[in-house]
Amino acid sequence: MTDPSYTPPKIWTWDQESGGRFASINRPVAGPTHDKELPVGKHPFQLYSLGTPNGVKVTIMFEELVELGIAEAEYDAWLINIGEGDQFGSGFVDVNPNSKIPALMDHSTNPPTRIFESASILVYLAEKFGKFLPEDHHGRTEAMNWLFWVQGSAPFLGGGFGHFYAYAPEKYEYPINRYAMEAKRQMDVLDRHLAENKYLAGDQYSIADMGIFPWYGGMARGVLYDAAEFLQVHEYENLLRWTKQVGARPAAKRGMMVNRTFGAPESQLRERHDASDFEANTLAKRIERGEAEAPEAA
Ligand SMILES: N[C@@H](CCC(=O)N[C@@H](CS)C(=O)NCC(=O)O)C(=O)O
Repeated sequence: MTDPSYTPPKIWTWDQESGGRFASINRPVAGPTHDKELPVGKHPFQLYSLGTPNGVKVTIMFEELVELGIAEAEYDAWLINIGEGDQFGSGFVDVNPNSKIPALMDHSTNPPTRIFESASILVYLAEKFGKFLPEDHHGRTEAMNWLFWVQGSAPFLGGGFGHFYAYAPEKYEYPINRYAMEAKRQMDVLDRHLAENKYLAGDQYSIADMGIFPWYGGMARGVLYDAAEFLQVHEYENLLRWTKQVGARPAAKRGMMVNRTFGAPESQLRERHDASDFEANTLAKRIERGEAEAPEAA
């Protein structure tokens, strides 16, 4: 398949056989592929998501709000299996016309409010509850700077580096070089900033940290794309210090478990409907009770 001197044809056509990990779900058109209503649970907030870095941004925020004792921030988190095409169901597309997790409905408003794009969800929740976004204009702007930064930067890390290093059907030198360079540059941006600042927006932990931690904290912890050695992530000492600090927060630990479909069964809470689920309904507990099957060993 490798063709280093590919000449694009006059008109691009959809090659369904192009291969790679996500080939079966990628399409050149938008819109639903099938009719399917979304489930609605008992809480005002209904989250439709998956435990990928973009999903985890939002579950960390919800768990931080719940940790503060804000009962109105209780939520149901439903699993959207993007490998099976759940994001193309008609109900999901009504909540997010872009067919990507995370997507949120707030049923406490009249009419209910749909919120899509992870950063938009973080801002919505921060504004609704007056938490995790500095109140002064200067601090708020700095938090927004970093939140917009991650929305613009992470696609080069995930869709660029991660795709070509871990998911593409073959290893191609040109894109791996190009995106390894960019991934390292981005980690250096964070490392330099965190040398001078406790958190991204300064002294205060904010939605900027929640947006950046699942991606760049994941790189620092070596859990994304198995690339810690390749990209020598130990060099970014300030990024590592911040990653440990954020990762030690109880809400971050819980948020990383929600809608997770990989890793140890005790780390997976595939759906979250109540705060007690972290104890009672992990995959490990459900396997113990005979309600779920143990995942096949990788
Ligand atoms: N910019 C979006 C990106 C969301 C996104 O890329 N979600 C991925 C999973 S991490 C997805 O749902 N992919 C399914 C698909 O592309 O069909 C956000 O921040 O919410």
